[in-house]
Amino acid sequence: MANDASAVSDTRSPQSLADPFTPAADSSLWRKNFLLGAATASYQIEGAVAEDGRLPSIWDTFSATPGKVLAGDTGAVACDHYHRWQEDVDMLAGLGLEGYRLSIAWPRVMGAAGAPNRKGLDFYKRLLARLKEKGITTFVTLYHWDLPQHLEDRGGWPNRDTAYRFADYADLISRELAGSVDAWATLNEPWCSAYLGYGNGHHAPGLADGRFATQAMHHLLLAHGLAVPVLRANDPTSQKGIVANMGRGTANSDSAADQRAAHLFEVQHNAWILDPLLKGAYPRDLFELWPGTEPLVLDGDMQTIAAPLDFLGVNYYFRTNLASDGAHGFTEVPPEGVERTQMGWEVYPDGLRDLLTGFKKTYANLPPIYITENGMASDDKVTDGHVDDTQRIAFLKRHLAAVDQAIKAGVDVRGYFLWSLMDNFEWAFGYERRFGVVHVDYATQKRTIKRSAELVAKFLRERKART
Ligand code: IFM
Repeated sequence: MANDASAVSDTRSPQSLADPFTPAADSSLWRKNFLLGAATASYQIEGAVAEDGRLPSIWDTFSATPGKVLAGDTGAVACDHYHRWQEDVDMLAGLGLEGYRLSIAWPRVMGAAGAPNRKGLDFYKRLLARLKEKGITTFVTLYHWDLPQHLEDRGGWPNRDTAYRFADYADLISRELAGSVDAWATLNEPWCSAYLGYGNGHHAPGLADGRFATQAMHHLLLAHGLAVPVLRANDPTSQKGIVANMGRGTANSDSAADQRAAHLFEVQHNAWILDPLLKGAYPRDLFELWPGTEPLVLDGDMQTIAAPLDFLGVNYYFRTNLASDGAHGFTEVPPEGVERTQMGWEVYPDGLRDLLTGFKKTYANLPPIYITENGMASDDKVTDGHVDDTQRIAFLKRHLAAVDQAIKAGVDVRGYFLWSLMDNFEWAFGYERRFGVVHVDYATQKRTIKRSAELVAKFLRERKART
């Protein structure tokens, strides 16, 4: 496996090796304290789903259900990271990446009655120790969608009790891993857990009921709020935050109705999460639009959810263009003739800048931001030992330029994580969609560093060499 980007032997034409990535000379990306890393998630890369006492998760059940995941793929083996973690860390370090965002598989580390699973915990202890040895800053997400199945069997996230079980898990894991994590994120993308998992059934556990989705959302946020003080008590020196997918809604025309449609879309995707976290209240127009979908909120919940944060993780991929539906809601109007990725998502870097500058205006107490995911899927192939992912290279350069613009406009963005370190299990799309900056051949588990990763590595070497 080629794990040192500087040592990759290259037989391609000088033309294809011209550097289309390096940020502009005045870019904030050149600042040495701007953290540049890569991200993954447990179910998407680990495999070993029945090893060393790991319990089943909702994704094991969902992906084993015919028709739920493209080609019947499951995370049973994935990138076999559970066994190949040492070479994967060496690969990260060989690329010079400074940060690594990973997630812990809850069903791997905690038994159904709440007892620690030593073998599962040891895996993460060894992994984090090696990352520390390599000088890599670690962002650890507690929940990236792999809920233990036994909790789903008791009602999952629509059941309030799951929030308390999450706080117990946060307590266990932060006592065990205290001192070895630089930043904890409680949840990854609660909107997706709630709406894709319980609202439309595209993700595990595959339920489709709007009321379940809103109640799940409230309990996810409550779980976050309950966990933050626990993490603070057990591991006082690390940063604590949350990671959310943020949706950019643009209006299809200047009409007031279309402008309102775009506004409502952003309320439903962004304010739904940021208002409770940063203002301690749900946005009013959310439930005005969808009356009767309000979750049950108990006294004190909103104060719990608004626990102060050290950072906000923003995941950004694309925009949604919207028009009024002629009634009270909105409808999507996909623009024509625009560049799209393998997911069909529009490439729209301005959306990232506009979201960031918008959040700064809206929230006086906006914490420092890390872009915890950004990247794109492409149908990458290995040719003569190389992967020339030209679309991704341009994508990354343009999105990093958008981040720079936001920083110059006064937004405190402190880092950026590529999604993803390597190709992996892309949920309902299985292994077909390749988001990695490293290619994975799933038949052999061979990792091949793509051209995008080589260029990021080159930039990091140049930045390091500057005095
Ligand atoms: O792969 C996912 C990740 O798990 C969560 N954010 C979006 C990515 C791409 O769909």
